[in-house]
Amino acid sequence: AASDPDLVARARAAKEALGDRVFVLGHHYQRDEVIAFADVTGDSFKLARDAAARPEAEYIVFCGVHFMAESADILTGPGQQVVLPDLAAGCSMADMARLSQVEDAWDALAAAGIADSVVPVTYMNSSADIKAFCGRNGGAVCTSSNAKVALEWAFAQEPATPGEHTRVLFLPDQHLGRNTAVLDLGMSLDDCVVWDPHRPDGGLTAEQLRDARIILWKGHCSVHGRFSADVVDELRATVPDVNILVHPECRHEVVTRADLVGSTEFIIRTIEAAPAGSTWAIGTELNLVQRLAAAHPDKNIVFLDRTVCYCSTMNRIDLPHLVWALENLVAGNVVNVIEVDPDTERWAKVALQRMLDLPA
Ligand code: CIZ
Ligand code: SF4
Repeated sequence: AASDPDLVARARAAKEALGDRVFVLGHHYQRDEVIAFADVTGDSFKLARDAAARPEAEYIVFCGVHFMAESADILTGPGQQVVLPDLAAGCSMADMARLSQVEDAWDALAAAGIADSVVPVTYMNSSADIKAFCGRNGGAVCTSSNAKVALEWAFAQEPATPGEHTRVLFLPDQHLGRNTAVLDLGMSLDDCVVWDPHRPDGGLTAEQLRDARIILWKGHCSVHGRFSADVVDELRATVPDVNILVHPECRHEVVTRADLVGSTEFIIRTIEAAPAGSTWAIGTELNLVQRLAAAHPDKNIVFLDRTVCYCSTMNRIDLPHLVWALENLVAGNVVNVIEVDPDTERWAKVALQRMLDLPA
């Protein structure tokens, strides 16, 4: 649908009035009407680095979800404020791992006698306090692009107790953790156990915890978790020469059936490099798939699901919210500021720095 021309004019005028004082970041899963006003687009990690590379911008307007705005605040300077146009734009996956739940799990690992041989690794899609927990406990952050090297690094850490094997607690996306452990590190499904924060002791015995190599937090993405093996099989049977391209947040049985798996940046690069006339079924958020289809009319691009599924929280950021945030900035009201407290920021930075120090 075309955007309201009045709102488009107001967004344009507000951005012009603010000039270099504002920098607008647009995540790949945002609506077209919002992407139209983004100074840069990217995945969560690229956007946080892009924000850090703009010290002259007083205001970073983050069109994405809450954990991404937190990461941008952590990586930007003290003179910069990060604005999230709708504070209700959260992430259901990030919400599946609360700090108190993770601390309870850590206590259970200590009770099983193995806390000092567990390295916590959290996916970027987690709250700042979970990143800080990993920083405090010798762990790191990873993204979907570097999950393999991050896990290799974690498993290479010496356990504090001689004779123990190193284990990883992977937060909060069980699918990224399992897909990386099995498909990139060659582990077996039996090496993975799932910690369910809604069951006593995570639903695991001390023996299961001790035997595991990787303890996967029971979290998932409500968007990528919907893609099914059945639809992949159906497309293979009905669409000649289809290439299946999916994000590693998809379930294991979907990823093992795909031709290619990778981050949003990988998906975009793959489609850009694909030959004209090739056919692709893509398993990631629908706004991005639709934009790729529109940008590549010479390629056949379809969505890997029978239903329409946007990320509902990403979609909360719409043109009215963006205009509201920008016009308030013009009027001198800095609304919806995302500010991580200094202690959380310090330790989250430690975990982020361990990721940045990983071999490329
Ligand atoms: O699923 C998401 O939210 C992704 C892929 C985020 C990101 O940018 O890494
Ligand atoms: Fe969270 Fe999934 Fe939405 Fe990404 S697509 S913001 S992981 S719910």
